[in-house]
Amino acid sequence: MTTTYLGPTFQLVDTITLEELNAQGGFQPRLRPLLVKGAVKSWPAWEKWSFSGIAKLQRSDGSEVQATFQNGLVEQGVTRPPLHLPVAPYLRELEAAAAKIRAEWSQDTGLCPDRLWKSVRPGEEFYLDWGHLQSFQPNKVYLAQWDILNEFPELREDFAIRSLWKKWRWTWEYVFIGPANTVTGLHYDFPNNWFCQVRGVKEFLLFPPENREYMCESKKYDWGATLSDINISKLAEQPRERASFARASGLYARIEAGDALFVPKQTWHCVTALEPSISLAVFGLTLPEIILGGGPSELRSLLHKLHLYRWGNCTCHKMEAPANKSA
Ligand SMILES: O=C(O)CCC(=O)C(=O)O
Repeated sequence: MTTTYLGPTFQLVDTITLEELNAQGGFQPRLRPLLVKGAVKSWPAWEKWSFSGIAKLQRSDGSEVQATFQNGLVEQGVTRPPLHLPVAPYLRELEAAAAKIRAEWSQDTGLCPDRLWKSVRPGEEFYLDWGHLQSFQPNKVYLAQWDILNEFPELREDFAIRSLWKKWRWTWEYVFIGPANTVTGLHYDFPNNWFCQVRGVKEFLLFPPENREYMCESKKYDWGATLSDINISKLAEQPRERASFARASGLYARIEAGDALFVPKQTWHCVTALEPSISLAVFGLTLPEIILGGGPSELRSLLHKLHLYRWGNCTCHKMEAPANKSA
C-alpha cells in the first residue's frame, strides 16, 4: 500500500503575506482556509514563546507547572488515559531535539517534501507521500490542548489575535506543544480557528465540508469536534476507509514558525509535525454562532456525562476497544 497508494488529491492552500492582507484592508470572514505568512512575527509571542521561555513559567506559589499530556492518538481508536506530568523537563528535551532536527533537515522529509512543495504551483493538483507516516509511532506523549492561558491569563497579551479578527468573538485557546512526528487525527471543529505557529513546522491537511461523504464520520464523541474513522497513520490497515479517503480533494498548508492559518468551521483537518513545535489554536464564536451551535453542543455534553449519549466511545473518558475497528 505504501508505495502505490496515492490518496486524495491536494492543492496548495490560499496563501498571503501579512503585508498583502493589510493592504487589502485586513482579514474578511471567509469559508475557505487562508495561510497568512508572518502574521505571528509582530506579536510578543514571537520572542517570548520559546521552549526555554515556557519552561521558566512558575505558578504563583512557586511550584512547578504540570499539565495533562495526551498519550497517543485520541481522534481514532481507543483513547488511552492521559498522563499528568511536569512541563519544564519535556520542554528542555524539545529544545535540544529542535536544534538537532534543524541541523539534519532533509529535503525528503514530510508528506509533501521540500522538493515537491517548492515546485508545485497554486491550483496545481498533487499527491502526498503517505509512506512518510509509516515509520511513525503516533505521538506517545503530546502536550495537546493545554489551556495554558487559563492558568497564565497574562500570556493572552502575547497574541494580538484582534489584529486578525477585528469584531467581537468569544474566544478560547489551546496550546499544542510536542516533538517532531506528532499526529492529530482527522476531525473538524465546530468553531472557526486561527491556528498560530510559534515554533517549528507543521503539515496541515484540510478538507472543506463538501468532502464530508468521503470522511467516514465516526461515532466517537468529542466535545468540540466531529471525528473520522480514517486513521492517517494506519491507512494500510484500513482498506475501506483509505478507498473513501482517496476520493477527497484536500488543501495542503505547510505552516512555518511565524505563520497563522485560518481554519474555517467544519473544515476537516489532520496535522503532523515536521519539527518540535509550539502552536496556539484560537477558537472563536460570534454571538449568533454561540446561540445556534453552543446550545446543542452543551446539551450533547450533558447527555454524554449522564451516560446517555455515546458513552464508552469518546475522547474524554477511558474506553474499551470498539468491536471490528482497527485501534
Ligand atoms: O497542531 C495539532 O496537532 C492539531 C491542531 C488542531 O487540530 C486544531 O487546532 O484544530
